[in-house]
Amino acid sequence: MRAWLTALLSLALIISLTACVAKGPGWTSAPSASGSPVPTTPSTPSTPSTPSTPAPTNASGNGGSGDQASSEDVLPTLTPKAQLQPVPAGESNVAYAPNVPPAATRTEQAIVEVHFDVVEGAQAIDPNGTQYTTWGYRLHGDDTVTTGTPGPMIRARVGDIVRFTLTNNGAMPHNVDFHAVTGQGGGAADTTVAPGETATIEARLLYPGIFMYHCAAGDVPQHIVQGMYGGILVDPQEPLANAEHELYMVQSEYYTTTDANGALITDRAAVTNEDPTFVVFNGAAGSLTGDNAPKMQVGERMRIYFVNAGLNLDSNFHPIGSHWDKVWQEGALLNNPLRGSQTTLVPAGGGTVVELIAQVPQTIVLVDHALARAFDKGAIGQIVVTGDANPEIFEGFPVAPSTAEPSPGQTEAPSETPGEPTTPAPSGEPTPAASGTSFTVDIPAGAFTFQPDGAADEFADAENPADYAPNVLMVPLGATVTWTNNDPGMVHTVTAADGSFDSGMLAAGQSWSYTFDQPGDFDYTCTPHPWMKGRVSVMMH
Ligand SMILES: [Cu+2]
Repeated sequence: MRAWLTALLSLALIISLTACVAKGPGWTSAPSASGSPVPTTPSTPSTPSTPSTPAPTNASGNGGSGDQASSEDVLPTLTPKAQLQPVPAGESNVAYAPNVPPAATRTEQAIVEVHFDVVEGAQAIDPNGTQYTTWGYRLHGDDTVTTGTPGPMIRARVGDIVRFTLTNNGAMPHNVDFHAVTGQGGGAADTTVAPGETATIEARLLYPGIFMYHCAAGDVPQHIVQGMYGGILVDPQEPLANAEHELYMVQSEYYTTTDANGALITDRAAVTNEDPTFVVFNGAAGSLTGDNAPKMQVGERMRIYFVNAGLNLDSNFHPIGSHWDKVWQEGALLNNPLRGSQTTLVPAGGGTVVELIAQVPQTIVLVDHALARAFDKGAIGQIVVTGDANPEIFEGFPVAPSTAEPSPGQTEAPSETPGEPTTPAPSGEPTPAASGTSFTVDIPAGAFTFQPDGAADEFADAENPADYAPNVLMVPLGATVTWTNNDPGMVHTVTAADGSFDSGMLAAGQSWSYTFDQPGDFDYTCTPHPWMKGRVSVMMH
């Protein structure tokens, strides 16, 4: 019934893990427990020194395996570094957004090796393919990735050592500050690498949770708004219960202006003034809508590991049409989750872990509920839920017709119904077929008839003569609209005023479809007959 959705079900979006740990060169023996520094080198890391074998300690500094950590102490008892082994074969610790590496099945602490490259390159940051140069991180040597925003998600367990290596393929110095790391600058000082250099740190993961990482080199605000951020998940000793789906989301901001050639460049003053042009999930408007929307079935649970990279804005993270069944506030997994939240606040430089349950078929819309960021700047995602309806939880009914007489010249306002969206019925026109998220617009006989610009009935459905009918179509986000040219012998187009879509020439009898992945009002016209005008209003729900 929702053709455009079912066509997408073949996409494995959520847990299709494609990456495995990138092993750094030259690491064949366990490094010193005393943590001898690993110097920055232009090629490969130095050979670690001979291991020693101290007794286990806990992270509070209480030495000795016999010591009992106090009840106030939430830190894990640490297995000495020299006794740690690499993660077992088959364990994956990294994945590209929106994927999440599977949870480790081991109970022992281990050494998790991760190797990133810095990569600078142009990427599309909206569905129109608008190009913007970002700086970011990719898995070492993955030449198929030319940009790295957001950086890959890292997954390890509390008590693990992350042995992290950074190679700089960029054009200026970069580094990584891990919010999960206890040590100078979260590792930033010791991972700072000039172009061509490689550096390694080893850091113990002391607290479970979802943590941001980011570049802290040079003009730090610019390195972050340019795209240098990602998330590291540290699982607790007692793993969270299984969820059918896990999703990695990063919210962030782009601050742009255009240069003399029309290309997007960074507006550094706007960064200072905290006035972003784009607010996006996973590096681009549209990264989690339409064809890219995650799918789930009624009865399933989804857990979202969410990082708010900022730079400047707090996020007001809300699932339209659902609830956060669980929220681990600030992503702090040592704590019990809050239950039944509507909107959770995620500070810049912070994270959250949330879960929702698919109760009824619908498209859940994920937003920053400071909604100008969603409607105007791109902070929208979708989760498409399919399965059986449940009237015990939700049921919609047809809208009763208005009893009021419309005043002369009044535009018939499209109405929003609970449940299934409807197409507003134009007076004097047959009601176009609408099913689910599919809508139709007729280009009737005589649509080409000239009308002066600015006619009072231009966007009225009683427009005479009619050009596009219905003239104003209100649809939910993700809807597919099909225009059919029924004007005998005439060629028409459906051409967006903002250039976002264009049918090309439609001969009589031809149809053309477009799926609306962004909310807003989309005015369109016919190129050969520019007095023909229509509008699609795309709502979030
Ligand atoms: Cu940087």
